[in-house]
Amino acid sequence: GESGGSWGGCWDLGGPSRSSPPSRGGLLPKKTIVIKGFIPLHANRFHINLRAGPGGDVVLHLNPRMDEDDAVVRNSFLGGSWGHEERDISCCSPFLRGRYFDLSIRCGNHRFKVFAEGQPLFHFHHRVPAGPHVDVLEIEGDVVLSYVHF
Ligand code: 9QG
Repeated sequence: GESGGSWGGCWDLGGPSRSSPPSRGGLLPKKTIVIKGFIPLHANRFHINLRAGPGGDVVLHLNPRMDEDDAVVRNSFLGGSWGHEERDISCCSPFLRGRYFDLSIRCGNHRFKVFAEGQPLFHFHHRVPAGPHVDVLEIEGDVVLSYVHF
């Protein structure tokens, strides 16, 4: 899927929770999601969720907080509860007010490997197995998307 110049959105990664053929297989290992966008000057925070079905568990919640010292918070929301937050990143946040970012999320066998501007940003070890059942990409909050590809 691809889109241009919008605020957030929700995409069907084509796994088993959806009926519309052809199946794109959901979040298969080795799959990479690319998200490019702009952080408005007044932005506070936004998030990217990878979900197991509409309204289902969030296996990865990626939450840049420009209103909290530019923290880049990662977590899961499993069975109705937030888990333990991970906040360390390799360097500085690529999600700054007034700036463009170029993010890629690669699903490995054991972890997500997340890159910004082509440089490693963080890893997020799978708390539950990732796979075809993870088939919803949600992006919500203070961000203007310019490109989403998976
Ligand atoms: O604040 O932290 C991530 O650990 C919570 C936030 C929550 C997440 C969570 O309120 O916000 O970022 O769905 C939500 O409520 C999201 C947007 C301890």
